[in-house]
Amino acid sequence: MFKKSLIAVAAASMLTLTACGGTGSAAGNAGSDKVTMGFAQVGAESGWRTANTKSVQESAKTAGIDLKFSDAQQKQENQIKAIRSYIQQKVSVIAFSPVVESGWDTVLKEAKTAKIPVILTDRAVDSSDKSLYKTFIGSDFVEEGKKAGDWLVNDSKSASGAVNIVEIQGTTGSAPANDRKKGFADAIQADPKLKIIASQSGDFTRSGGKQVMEAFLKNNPKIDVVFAHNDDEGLGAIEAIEAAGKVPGKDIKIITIDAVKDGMTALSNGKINYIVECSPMLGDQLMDLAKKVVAGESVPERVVTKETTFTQEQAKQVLASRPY
Ligand code: GYE
Repeated sequence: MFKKSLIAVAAASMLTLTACGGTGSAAGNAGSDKVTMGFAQVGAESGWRTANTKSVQESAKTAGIDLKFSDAQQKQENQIKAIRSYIQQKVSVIAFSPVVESGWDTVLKEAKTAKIPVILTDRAVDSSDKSLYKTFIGSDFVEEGKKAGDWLVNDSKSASGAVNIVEIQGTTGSAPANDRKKGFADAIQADPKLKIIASQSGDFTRSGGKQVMEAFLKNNPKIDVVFAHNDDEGLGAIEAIEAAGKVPGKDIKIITIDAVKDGMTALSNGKINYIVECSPMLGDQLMDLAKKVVAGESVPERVVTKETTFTQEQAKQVLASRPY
């Protein structure tokens, strides 16, 4: 895999849980009506993730919620450790963005037994027992993949002959990688000219996207389109395409998902052709849901984020005012 994973393994063993403004008392929440949230974040793999972390931390502060935050460095075992630690600390609510979809039932049952409600943030789990969490707030990733595919179907209308697509997937087994892949594949079925000739994970990182694209370029003489599951991977692919002496956005078209600042800048500069927005600004809604859940109020079981799409022209118009 990537060299980075060695560093991640080393760093994972030093995983720390930081308390932001909390009392840190072993008595946890007892005797206080302040809401304490344990938040187990995926990592810091992308511009999206950085913006999401900032949103969660700022919204907790504004909402007066005592936030305990941990970074799992894209490792499920670290997230499970963090969740167990939050259970031990008797936080009032646990929120987390599951790095992959499977393998959560045991730890979620432990939280349920301890009567600590869980909110899924950004990514889903595949547990069939829906009572293991209270709600799931985040995007519709299948829809995002579909929007990316619909754009390509329309853009390729006048193309003669096969349109060769390479796909740079997100983290293997993660909800956004599974769902974006599916949504895109479904949409491009509308035109038999559109063919995915290679598909591999870039782990949602810029370096991963670059490495995967380098290999794709080496092995495939004719690549017309890159579909990257996030902006960072697309930005890495741009580096590889330029290093190979080709022009991103022209010789090879690029479609990505997220619409973070760096992605939108590349879209405005013509290096990316289309971006499907995925909003990381989940903090305010998450804190609202957390307060309700802790107060025993009912909440919708699914809260879907509102999102749009951007062409190059649209990106130029909004770039200056993008908040992240
Ligand atoms: O698209 C990607 C990040 O789960 C929606 O994770 C999120 C994805 C996002 O690393 O940039």
